Amino acid sequence: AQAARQTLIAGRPAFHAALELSIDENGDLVAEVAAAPTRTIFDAQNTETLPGLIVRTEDDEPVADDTVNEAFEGLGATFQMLLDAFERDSLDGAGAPLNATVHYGEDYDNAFWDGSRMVFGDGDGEVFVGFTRSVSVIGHELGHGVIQSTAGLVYRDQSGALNESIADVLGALTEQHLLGQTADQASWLIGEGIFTDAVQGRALRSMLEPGTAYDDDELGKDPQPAHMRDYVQTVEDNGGVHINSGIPNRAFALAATAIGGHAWQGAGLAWYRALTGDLSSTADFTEFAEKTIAAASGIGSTVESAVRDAWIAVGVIE
Ligand code: ASN
Ligand code: ZN
Repeated sequence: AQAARQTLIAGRPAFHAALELSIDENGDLVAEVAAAPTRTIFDAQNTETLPGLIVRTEDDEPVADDTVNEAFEGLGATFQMLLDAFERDSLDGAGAPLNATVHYGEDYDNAFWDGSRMVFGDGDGEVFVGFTRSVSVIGHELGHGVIQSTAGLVYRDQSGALNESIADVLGALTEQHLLGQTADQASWLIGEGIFTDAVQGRALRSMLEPGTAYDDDELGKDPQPAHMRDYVQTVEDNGGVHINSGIPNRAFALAATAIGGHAWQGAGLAWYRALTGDLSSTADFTEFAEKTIAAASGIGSTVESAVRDAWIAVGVIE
């Protein structure tokens, strides 16, 4: 049946839907209307003016610039993960178009979500190659869009670190879903392949082993804690949102690997339901832990105990 599956894109100007035809186990033809992405990639041409010129839209063929195509494919991978794993139609759950700008700024060493679109720098070529190379980075940035339209976690202190961590979870799930990986097969790295060879490091962050992603002469050592006892009190980075996210990141990776199988079906579903339930915008780690455990109990007792054990292992609950 899978081999017989065909997807017909019925395109309309501002709305894309796909008619999916498949053969079920009885040999009957099944027709379903599935959501489909509406992607637009813009080129800032190394300026900081947004959004830039349109260089590829949903119905276009790949273009000569690989950065554009990587962004386009990464947006598609994120869209498909959200739809397949959580039946979520785009970032807002209502088919919002997906927009991204590439070649932002000169030697720009970051990628970010600006509240309505993804923006990618090219990297300076010394520390970073382009930011479109990593699907987990693309899923992370779009993840900020999902969080913004759901719990709206305030971007400072623990709620900010949860915002960062859930963006990493969505980034990792996007990559695992694209590659068809189980939790055991996954790298649990965010931003693999975006450092140049000159950097002594594997990625920006490791969800399973926070604090071990890089140890470089120039960059220093990965500062992420893996346990509440090492929580970093700082006024920088909105209270260390990219640092303390290591703690809930490790809880997720521990739960997912303990459960096994595809992470989006067990731990991922619990995290998603907690995010889209009655989570406060100022939730701390403890509130989020309790809500993921409650969500997990609706999935099954194995998932529930794995999620509880994971939060205990990182010192968030007792
Ligand atoms: N890449 C970073 C992030 O998405 C950008 C930032 O710190 N605003 O968190
Ligand atoms: Zn982020």
